[in-house]
Amino acid sequence: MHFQWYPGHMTKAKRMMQEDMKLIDLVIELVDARIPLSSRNPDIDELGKNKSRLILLNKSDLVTEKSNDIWEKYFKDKGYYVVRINSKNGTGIRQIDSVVQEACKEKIERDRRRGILNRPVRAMVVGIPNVGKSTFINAYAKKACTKTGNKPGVTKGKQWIRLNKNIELLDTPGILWPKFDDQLVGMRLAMIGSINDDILNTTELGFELIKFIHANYEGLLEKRYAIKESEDTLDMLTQIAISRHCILKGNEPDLDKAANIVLDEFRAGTIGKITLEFPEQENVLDN
Ligand SMILES: Nc1nc2c(ncn2[C@@H]2O[C@H](COP(=O)(O)OP(=O)(O)OP(=O)(O)O)[C@@H](O)[C@H]2O)c(=O)[nH]1
Ligand SMILES: [Mg+2]
Repeated sequence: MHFQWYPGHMTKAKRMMQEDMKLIDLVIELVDARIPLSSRNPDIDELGKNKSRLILLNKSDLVTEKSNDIWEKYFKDKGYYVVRINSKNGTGIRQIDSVVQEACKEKIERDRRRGILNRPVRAMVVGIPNVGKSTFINAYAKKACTKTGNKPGVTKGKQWIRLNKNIELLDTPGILWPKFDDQLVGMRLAMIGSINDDILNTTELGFELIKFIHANYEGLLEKRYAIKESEDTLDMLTQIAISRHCILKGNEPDLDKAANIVLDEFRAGTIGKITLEFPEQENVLDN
């Protein structure tokens, strides 16, 4: 299986983000809690240098608390501020304001020394496609949501959302493209649904996912599909096809359909709370 991307988009998006960076104090970077590293573009560290940095572990509802603990520690140890959230139902969103104040305390202090009082922190949301940027902005802005409108000269026509007296958010998120040099990264992005399925071999992807879930979360497949788990992935896929009545003419199991069911159900979180990657030194399994 081979994954590719289109560099044309990337260059333009990066240039736009570079411009927007000049306007802000804080980068709010969303990552997917199921693949916190594969869902990052490392360019953001260069683009956002000299800015305060907040990482949001979004879709934290799709993984275990243990997994969130591990990744929160991982990023905190690297000097980022971290909040785990579920943008869909709002869990964790309320914590963000105080963490933003903490993350930007140097700027706030600098302003105060210069006699500038109550200048809001300006923030931009960034992340790869489908990571939840729009959902997050809606959830975060829900209470306050007064668009401040154009402020020519000051903001170069950008729209800002005034969240409260302390924070303003650029209303257009910055899109980062995931990095594809590593095929495993591409595969994880495909599994969570961040790459268009049209360009993928979903049967192979489902096959790899079943293999991973069996190896790392033994028992979940058995529970969900009433199958007998084993090292024989093709056999498990076949059993899933049969138990879900995916049968072709001639009584052949429809493996493609079964693989797609597994992918869909994994993405929806119905197979269980599954993290696809962990920092190397950590033990994945005892959740
Ligand atoms: N389970 C879960 N789903 C979420 C969460 N946040 C967002 N989603 C879902 O993820 C999908 C993508 O969300 P969007 O907000 O459109 O993502 P985006 O980053 O704006 O995507 P682009 O605009 O394509 O770059 C949607 O189906 C959301 O409902 C979350 O915290 N948990
Ligand atoms: Mg969006």
